[in-house]
Amino acid sequence: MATASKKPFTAAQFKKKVLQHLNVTSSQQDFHNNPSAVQRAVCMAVNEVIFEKLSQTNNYHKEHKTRSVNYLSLEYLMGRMLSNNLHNLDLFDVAKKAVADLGFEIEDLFEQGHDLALGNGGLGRLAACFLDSLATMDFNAYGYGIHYQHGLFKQQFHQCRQIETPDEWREYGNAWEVCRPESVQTIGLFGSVETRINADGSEQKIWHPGQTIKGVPWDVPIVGYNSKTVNTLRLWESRASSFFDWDEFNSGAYQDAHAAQNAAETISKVLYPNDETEAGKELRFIQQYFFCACSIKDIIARYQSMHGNDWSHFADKMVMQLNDTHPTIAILELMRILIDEHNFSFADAFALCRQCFAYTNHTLLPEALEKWSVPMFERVLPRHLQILFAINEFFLDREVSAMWPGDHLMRRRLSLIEEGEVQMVRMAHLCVVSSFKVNGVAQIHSDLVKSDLFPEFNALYPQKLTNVTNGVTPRRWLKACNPALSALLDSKVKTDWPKHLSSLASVADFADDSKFQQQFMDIKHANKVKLAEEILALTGVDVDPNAIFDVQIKRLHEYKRQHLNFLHILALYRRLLNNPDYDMHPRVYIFGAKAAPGYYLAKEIIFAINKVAEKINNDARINGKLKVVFMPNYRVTLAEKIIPAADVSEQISTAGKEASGTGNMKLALNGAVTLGTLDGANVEIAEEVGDDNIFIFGHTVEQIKALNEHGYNPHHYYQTNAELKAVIDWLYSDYFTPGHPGELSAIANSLLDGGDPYRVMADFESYCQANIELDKAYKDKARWAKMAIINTAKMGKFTSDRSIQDYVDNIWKLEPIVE
Ligand code: 26Q
Repeated sequence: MATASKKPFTAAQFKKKVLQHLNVTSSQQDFHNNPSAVQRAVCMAVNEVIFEKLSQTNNYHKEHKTRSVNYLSLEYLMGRMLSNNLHNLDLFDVAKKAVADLGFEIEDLFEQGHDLALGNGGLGRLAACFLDSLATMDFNAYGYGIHYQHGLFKQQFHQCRQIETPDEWREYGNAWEVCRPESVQTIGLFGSVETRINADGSEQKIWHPGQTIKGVPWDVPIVGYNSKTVNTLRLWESRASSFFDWDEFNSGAYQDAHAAQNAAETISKVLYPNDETEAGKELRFIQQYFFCACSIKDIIARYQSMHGNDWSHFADKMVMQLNDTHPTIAILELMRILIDEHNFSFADAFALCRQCFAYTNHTLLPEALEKWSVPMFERVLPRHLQILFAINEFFLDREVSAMWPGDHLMRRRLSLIEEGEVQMVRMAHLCVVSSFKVNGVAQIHSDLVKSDLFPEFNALYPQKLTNVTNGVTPRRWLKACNPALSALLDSKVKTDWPKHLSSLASVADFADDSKFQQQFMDIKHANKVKLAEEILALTGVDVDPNAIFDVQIKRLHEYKRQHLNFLHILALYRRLLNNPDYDMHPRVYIFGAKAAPGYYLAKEIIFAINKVAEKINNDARINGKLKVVFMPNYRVTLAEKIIPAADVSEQISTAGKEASGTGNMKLALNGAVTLGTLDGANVEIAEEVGDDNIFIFGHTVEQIKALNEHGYNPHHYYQTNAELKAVIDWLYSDYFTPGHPGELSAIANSLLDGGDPYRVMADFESYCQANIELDKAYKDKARWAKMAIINTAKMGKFTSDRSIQDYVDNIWKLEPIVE
């Protein structure tokens, strides 16, 4: 087994390796003006270590027949890999020195790397943090997903509006993946089901797919931090099952043969942006089945390589975690294989599945719960639909009837099939019924899953619903992205804090120490200077690092309420125009967000923020007290630059709507103070840092419910709050869009005529008040420094290592590598 501690190379040896690989990526002579070639050579040198450790990890688990978790996720937001792999292998200093000898700064080489942006946002990044923790903690874990040709779109602004262009992350190849042709899988789609009667009178179903697709695995090694492990993220690429249909080709239908190939390759072509307008699309359903079927076959192959055709240990050796309902179809695929190919009875197959699947819920928003039409389901996967109906019958007739005899309303409410003009399959119900554990992602969210989303399931299966609060990896989100703060923490904390984050708690002892405060805030300032340079380069806006850097970075969605932040910015602007001496510390508002391409109002919010930013940033009357920047193309790499420089973390979702949030944890870890509602993990962050070190505002979940019960009326706030009325009226004018009155009115319309679905108007006043308190706190330098330090010190709970330990203890029951 590999060891965790010994450095595999000296700087001189590493440099020699890089020079050797430069013969491949460029030439040993011509690399001086070719940072991209040097970067690739460095990756190849690092890969020598990584692949050696990968094979040692695999050998260990084969020999010990270790139980493993299989994380099934349609999304992995990995970001760049080089810096993290170097840190995790303890090769950072070695590589830095080696490339310095070659005339390069290691940080400049990092800039050559592409983000692996195979995800939308929180759910995809959570999967990436979990893989990092699983490898760090020496657990046997596989990630399974899709090898999208194009990840999440790139965002540009043209005349303040979002333009999407394709993400080309592998245009010239990617150093961190390797194709595994020996593990190719073939899966079926469409077709029909034949019923045969066996000699003993029993029925046998045979699915005859109308089409077969090849799944080609690309493996991305996942390197643990200071650990023995390198695990595998296996991503499936779709191909036509044979290059040409030779019959068609010979008959002259060359183009048809090509069409079939194109159709097959379309499956893994592009990541769907989360977008309600895309809901119900057949291609997304096929993507889900494609990767689940390939993965389940791969999992079975791994199992059979250890246990042959003896299925009795399967549930001991394999657990599958479903990252939201997106991979639910894996349950039906395992059922199909057990029943149709391995002669399991329905009851035995279902009992086995119920021992190996667990499901994570990431949303309470009813419109975000996946449903697929029964006719479409039947066309694409006719055999799987039969199995689904069999599960539904078992569930309703045995379990629902036993608990609520004769209650037809309850049957209708809980059925896996929603009745209506078109029948729909409720994927979340299938998950809850078929899994042995269901978890929410923060305590308040899990409580609401039990009380509001699935109360009947909670009554039926009392031990099934549980909580695992999310976490983030401190390796990427502190050690690698904030080297100066990491060095300061190293000087105060002697334990390996990136692996034992709770040990940072001792730093709170220095929260009142004025020397430490100065060191801490000097680092924050230096990070702000660097970010100001980046802002200037990306947006052309000059910002003052002495201002408060107030950050809202997350996907654009109404429930996240970027428009609440926006209305408050308008209010501040108006106060400054009315009174240029208005007392406020200068503030820079920094936004980063992509809107789903079909989400009209989200795009209007981006447009409005950009328009207002243009006006405010060029208004000499306000003495530079207010600046607004919308950074284009928000992604993991940009987050790594913004987060270390943030003073304020905006976490202002409507209470009850944000399942957890994870940006809140990353920002607090880097010493930003949260301005937030009692929603998602904000609640637990407040518990950890204490009321004095966070700004909480707005209606609670209960108060929001009460508002609704009394009949919510947004016009009431418009009529009674003069400032709110004034800023909303501004949006109907042409103040920010000269000659085009009302160009920003979409936001106003949704808040007034649209009923303000996310209760922005109700929280406006309390948000303004919290901002005044925050401004006051910032003016007291010592007080703010203390708050920032305590935030960093008290984030121990939010390491993804703790989340993984919770999953391991309560759900997965894994053992780490010993020896
Ligand atoms: C659905 C249908 C069609 C196309 C796309 C989708 C789709 C894709 C992605 C639906 C949802 C997602 C992603 C959801 C997500 O990121 N949820 C977030 O998960 C985080 C990790 O648990 C939480 O912290 C956030 O609160 C939650 O919003």
